[in-house]
Amino acid sequence: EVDVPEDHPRYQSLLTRHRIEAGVEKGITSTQGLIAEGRGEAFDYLLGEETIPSADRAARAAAAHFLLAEHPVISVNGNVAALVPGEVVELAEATDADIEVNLFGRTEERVRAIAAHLREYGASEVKGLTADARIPGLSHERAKVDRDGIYDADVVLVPLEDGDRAEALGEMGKTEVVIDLNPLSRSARVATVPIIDNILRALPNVARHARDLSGSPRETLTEIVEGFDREGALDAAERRLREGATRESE
Ligand code: PTJ
Repeated sequence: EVDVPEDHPRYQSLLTRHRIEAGVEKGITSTQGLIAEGRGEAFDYLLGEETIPSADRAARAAAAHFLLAEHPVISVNGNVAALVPGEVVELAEATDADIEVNLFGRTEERVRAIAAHLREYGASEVKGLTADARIPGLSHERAKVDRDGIYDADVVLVPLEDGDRAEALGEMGKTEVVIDLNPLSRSARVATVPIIDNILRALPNVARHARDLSGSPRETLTEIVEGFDREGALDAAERRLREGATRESE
């Protein structure tokens, strides 16, 4: 898809940037998304660009939540669609979840473009176009959701989410799984399960855990969910970032 030499030390990050750029060109990613990508890269650099053990435990807890859920929904924005469209479809299939486009900077055009993009990657149904319900407490455009999608969901995966919306969804009583590289971000702080990891690694990892856990008795899944330590996961990620900063300055 792009001419980046695989032995380049920053291969993964260059590939990611290219996907985001292509997303902007295709009309699925916002220009704000470029800024979000830069911020994410800085955190990933300090994390060591790897899934830390606490993030893997979070991914497993997220998978258990999805398998226990009555109506799980994966929320997709312009960055998620550009970076991991195939993985979104895979996770939806592994957990019988809905996919809904939900944008911070909503335009009907971009919602449609993202839905079409996801269908190219095999999604059978993509929600977010009906927009016949509202998340209470948010301004008009940002509050729009589908009544039979996010509005009705008991468990939502909101990757790279803005803090206000993460908070408002939490107030609706939903179980929120957040994927965000910044453990200090408000969305990570309010999440039931914060996965502090790059979405490129986190999403396939949640899907892998879901496949691994599928068929497990509900008691096993409940034990995983209840045994997850969200404060511990946030602290571990923050420690890792601080160590990364120290490492780099030595
Ligand atoms: O497509 P839209 O209109 O819905 O807009 C999407 C963005 C992401 C632009 C919008 O939600 C936004 O502005 O988000 P923020 O406030 O920039 O927050 C994005 C968060 O995602 C930041 O905390 C970043 O560190 C984090 N992030 C960026 N890239 C990644 C990431 N986390 C995980 N994996 C990444 N690849």
